[in-house]
Amino acid sequence: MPRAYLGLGGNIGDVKANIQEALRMLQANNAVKLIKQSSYYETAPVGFEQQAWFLNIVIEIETELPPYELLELCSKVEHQLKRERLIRWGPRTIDIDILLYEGFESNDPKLIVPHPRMHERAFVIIPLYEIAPNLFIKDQGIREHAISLNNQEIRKLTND
Ligand code: X6L
Ligand code: MG
Ligand code: MG
Repeated sequence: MPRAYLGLGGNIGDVKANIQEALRMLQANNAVKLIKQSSYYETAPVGFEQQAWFLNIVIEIETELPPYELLELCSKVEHQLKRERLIRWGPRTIDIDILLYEGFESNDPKLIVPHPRMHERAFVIIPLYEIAPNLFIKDQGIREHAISLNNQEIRKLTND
């Protein structure tokens, strides 16, 4: 079964509860199996900075869904969790992005995979490095990407 990596994040409402609900809804599809889940990370907003910090995680899944059906599922979950698009790059209850999908590359503006900016964003690379430390992105080890993003504010959430 193909593996895929998804990035989840949000900064409106009880974000941890929203992410947990999104995980539950993704797994409610029998063609999706959760393999790994990163820690939760509090991350400074990127792109549009006048908004609250985000909570972000990355997951690894195994899925029988072809890429566009997986995209459809992610959009459906975003919709069910009341995702609204008011400000470009602005606050949201939940965002679910397909970062990587094994054996698949696409430049379709509706589904660009691998995610074209993921290597520039600590909120993607740091959690991804936690669960997939041997990945290569743009011909560079993910560890090297993680090191070069050490200027971006990100804090692993602890339970204490
Ligand atoms: C120049 C211009 C530099 C635009 C960067 C970066 C735009 C990221 C959009 C950019 C630029 C984005 C999250 C976020 C967003 C998130 C955190 C985006 C889309 N999503 N910040 N900003 N976590 N921490 O999930 O990623 S908006
Ligand atoms: Mg995103
Ligand atoms: Mg998105």
